Amino acid sequence: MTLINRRVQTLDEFTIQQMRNFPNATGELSGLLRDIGLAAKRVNVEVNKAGLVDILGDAGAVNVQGEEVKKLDVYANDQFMGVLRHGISCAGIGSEELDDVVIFDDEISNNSKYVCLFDPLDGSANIDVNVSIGTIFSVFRRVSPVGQPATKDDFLQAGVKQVAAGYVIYGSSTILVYATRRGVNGFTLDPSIGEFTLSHPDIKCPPAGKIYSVNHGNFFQYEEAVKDYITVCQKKDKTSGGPYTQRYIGSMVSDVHRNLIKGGIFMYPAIKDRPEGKLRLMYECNPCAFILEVAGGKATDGEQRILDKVPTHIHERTPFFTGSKLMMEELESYLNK
Ligand code: AHM
Ligand code: MG
Repeated sequence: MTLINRRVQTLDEFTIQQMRNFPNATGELSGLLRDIGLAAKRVNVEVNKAGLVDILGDAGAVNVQGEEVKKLDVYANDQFMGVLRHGISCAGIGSEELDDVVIFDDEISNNSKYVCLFDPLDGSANIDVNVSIGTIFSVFRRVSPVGQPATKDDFLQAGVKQVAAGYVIYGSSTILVYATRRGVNGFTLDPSIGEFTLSHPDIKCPPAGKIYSVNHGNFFQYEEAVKDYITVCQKKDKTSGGPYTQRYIGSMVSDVHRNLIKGGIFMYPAIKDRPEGKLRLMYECNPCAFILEVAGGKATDGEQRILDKVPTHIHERTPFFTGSKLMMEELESYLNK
C-alpha cells in the first residue's frame, strides 16, 4: 500500500496556512485561489487532449456526447468564468475572451471582496503544436462598496493595487505560480492525487541571467534604443557576463516563467505598426510584473513601471519588458539615453 507523503503541502493547505498570519482574514482569497486551481485542473485535462481534435471533432461540431466542441481558449474562458461565478469570492471578471467585464450580480457575489481578470489561454497560437501554453490571472480588491454589484472602477486599478496574481502553465508538467505581497510560490500538479502541491517555495528571480527573449523577426521595427540593447545582448562574452542565449517560445507565460526561475529578460517592445505593443496590460503584463517584482525583478513599458500604469480600458495594450533586476537596469540605461 502506498501512503500519502505528508511532507507534501497542497495549494489549499498552503493558502489556509498563509491566512492564519492574518487574524482578520475571511478566507475569501484562499477560496478564490482554490477556485482558480479547480478550473486549471479542468483546462489541463482538455489541453492534454488538444492533439485529438480531429478525433473528437472540430470547434463548432457536436461531439459524441452531444456537446458542442469548443475552441480551447473559449473552453478555458468558460471554465474560469463558471468557477468564479459559482464560487463565493469573486464579484466579477474581465477576460481576454470577453468584450467587456462581467459583473456577477447575485447576493453572494455582491458580497464578495474581489474581482479577477484573466487571459484564459495565453499563447493560443501554440495549442496545435504541443507547445506550453498557460492561464494568467490578476486579483484586485474592489473599490466599490461590498453588498452592491461590482463596477468598472473595481477593474480599472493600477497593477500596484493587485492583491494577488499568478499563472498556470500547461507544459511538460502543469504548474500554478502565484504571488501575494508576501512572496511567490509554485505548485506542481501531481496527477496521481489530482492536487497542486508546493514544489517551488518562495521563488526569487536571480538578479542576473544569460537568457534574453524577444521576437527577432520584428528587430527592424523596434526603436533604436531597443535595437542597441538587443545588439549588446548578442555581443556579450565572458568578460561582460555572457554569452547570452536567445529563447523565445511565443507563449509569454512560458517565456516569463523560465526567466523567473533561471534569470533572464523578456521583451515585447512597441513596433512601427503597433506603437502600443501587442501584449495586454491588465491580464498579461500586470500579473507578470507583480510576480516578477515580488520575486526581486523589475517590469516596465520602457518609460514607466508597469505596475504604476492606470488603465483606461480593460483590453489596453502596452510595450513590456520584464526580468532579472540587473538585466533590466542595463536595458533601462539604453532606453533612458
Ligand atoms: P495571445 O494572448 O493571443 O496568445 O497572444 C499573446 C502572445 C504571447 O503569449 C506571446 O509572447 C506573444 O503573443 C507572441 O507574439 P509574436 O508572435 O508577435 O511574437
Ligand atoms: Mg495572451
